[in-house]
Amino acid sequence: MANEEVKLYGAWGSPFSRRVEIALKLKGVPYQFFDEDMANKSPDLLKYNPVHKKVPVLVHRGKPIAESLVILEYIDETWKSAYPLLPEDPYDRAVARFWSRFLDEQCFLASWKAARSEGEERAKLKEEAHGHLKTLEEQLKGKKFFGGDSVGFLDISANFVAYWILIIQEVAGVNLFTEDKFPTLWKWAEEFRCCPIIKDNLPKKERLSAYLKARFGFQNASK
Ligand SMILES: N[C@@H](CCC(=O)N[C@@H](CS)C(=O)NCC(=O)O)C(=O)O
Repeated sequence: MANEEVKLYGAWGSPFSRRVEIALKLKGVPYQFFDEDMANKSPDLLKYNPVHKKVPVLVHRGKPIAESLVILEYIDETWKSAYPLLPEDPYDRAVARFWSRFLDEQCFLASWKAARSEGEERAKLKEEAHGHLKTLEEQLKGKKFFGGDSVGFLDISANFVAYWILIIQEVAGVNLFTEDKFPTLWKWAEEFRCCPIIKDNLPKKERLSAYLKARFGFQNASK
């Protein structure tokens, strides 16, 4: 087919953008990466994602797809044979989608807001984030990965929990995800970060810390 070209408009430090990179790499799909500057977005990004103006955007055969979870499904359906991301069974697929939304709408949001708030508000949001992490911990029990024996759609969707949250809590000075509170999730995070393609697709810790401090003004002041 003409113009099989795959382009990814992303950002090196974005967990959402890294989800897509991991999926493309697991599938063995070659792609061109455009590293967007969030403070000065390219005309192409604004053209391809006029609604949200956010990364990632995948452009395949000249057509754009936005929203990382939507992109992951597109990748899985388009490059079917190599490394399936979602389970085959319709019920299991629905369950994976349910939890991926939980991750973004509950877990990510509460953790990020807790990191960016202070005082009583932070304490409240921290409790909320802990509750969501506990729910994930329960969901994982008895499994190596959310996807079973190997990394799948839900593990990739949870990349924020496996890596970003650890750096964010350090720069923000708040304990969100700790081994003593969430031992099962902690072990999963370690396993996830060690997987061959994953470990090469996580931003360097020092660079990410410096970026988060500069962009969001984290002070590492509170508890
Ligand atoms: N729900 C979106 C979230 C994407 C997102 O928040 N991207 C951030 C980078 S981590 C972004 O592009 N931010 C640009 C901005 O806030 O102006 C997804 O899953 O793709």
